[in-house]
Amino acid sequence: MAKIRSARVIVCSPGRNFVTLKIETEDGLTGLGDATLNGRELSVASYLTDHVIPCLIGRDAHQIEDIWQYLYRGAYWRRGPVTMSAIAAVDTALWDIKGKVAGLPVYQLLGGACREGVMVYGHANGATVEETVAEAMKYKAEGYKAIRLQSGVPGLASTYGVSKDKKFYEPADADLPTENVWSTPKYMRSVPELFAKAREALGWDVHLLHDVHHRLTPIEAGRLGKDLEPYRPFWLEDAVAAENQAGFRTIRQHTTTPLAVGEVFNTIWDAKQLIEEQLIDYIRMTVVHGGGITHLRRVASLADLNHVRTGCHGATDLSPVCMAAALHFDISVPNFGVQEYMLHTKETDKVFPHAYTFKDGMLHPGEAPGLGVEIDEDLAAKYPYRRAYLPVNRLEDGSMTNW
Ligand code: KDG
Ligand code: MG
Repeated sequence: MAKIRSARVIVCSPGRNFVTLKIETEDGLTGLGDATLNGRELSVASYLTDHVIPCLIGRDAHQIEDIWQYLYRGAYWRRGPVTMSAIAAVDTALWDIKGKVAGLPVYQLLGGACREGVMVYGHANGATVEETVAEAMKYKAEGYKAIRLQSGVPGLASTYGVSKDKKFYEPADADLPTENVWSTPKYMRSVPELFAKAREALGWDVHLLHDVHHRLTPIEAGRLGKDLEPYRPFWLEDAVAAENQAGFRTIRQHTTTPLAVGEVFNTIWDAKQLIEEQLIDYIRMTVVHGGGITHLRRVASLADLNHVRTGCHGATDLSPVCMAAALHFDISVPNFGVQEYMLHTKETDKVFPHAYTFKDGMLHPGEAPGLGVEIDEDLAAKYPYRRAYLPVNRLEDGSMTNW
């Protein structure tokens, strides 16, 4: 028995906002969970403080599954990103505590390592195709085996994935949403050129990825997938907003380009049809928005039965606590595919000292007991919360569309 004595939420902003749950047992052991939901951070903080923490005090921290069920089934109002990020934070912190009690890194509790390291993809981006390809060459020189390509689109002032500061992309860039303008025809013309030039410069021994960020219809996505086939992309991500899972049947009928989806999903139900009908190749859910390590393992098991591999979301709005948890999951899950990796700022790395390391295009979670990540609370207090929104997107005629 490891009785939970207290739990509290720490909100800080070392370059961007993070919400962290810290659970403490009566023996003085602590566990951390990431609860960050970009642009809606305080809602999760309140959900935890007002509704979840009071129910945790006095429970046995070892009963991870029972606590997960209690918070999910017991809430009556199930699912949704706020609820599931809060449950994920509790679940992650409890795995951290269990690892510390056992004196083992969490991946050992999940069945041990299935591979030597976790292949990650870096983010090459630029205002033009030439600039993006030059950035991709740098990632290749640093040893990356997989690189995502996002380039500015001629005729559009801005687009998703293209950053002013190449390494630290933070789309939540203003205290009210920035308005972007989108044109599908302009975009559809520019991506095949980007991939053609990238293959010319980088060759065929590196995986190339691309994120559409929910902007196409199924038939448009089928066309883009087909146009990219000659360049053998590793995946085309979030080609279509996926509330309508059956929509992916149309994409599948038209292209053999592998499809990835799911960074905004929060339970297995969001992905059930996509996985069971084998409409996708990679499931993008990660620990913080996917109900924690416990729920993500359930998703991965369903995926494994259906030839779907994992490809956890890993943008900078997922804190080092989530990254550490994802790496323990990645290294131990049989149907791992790839892990997204976007560098955090130096300030963030200092607030969250961690055991995971990068070498030869792979991350390793390290051997520290638990997750191998801590929070320097004094330093965190020096970076108070700042309101920040993700952008919104309009078509050229002013209609709202997906960002
Ligand atoms: O908060 C939103 C970001 O995490 C998202 O825009 C990043 O799409 C993304 C990705 O693939 O990293
Ligand atoms: Mg994405």
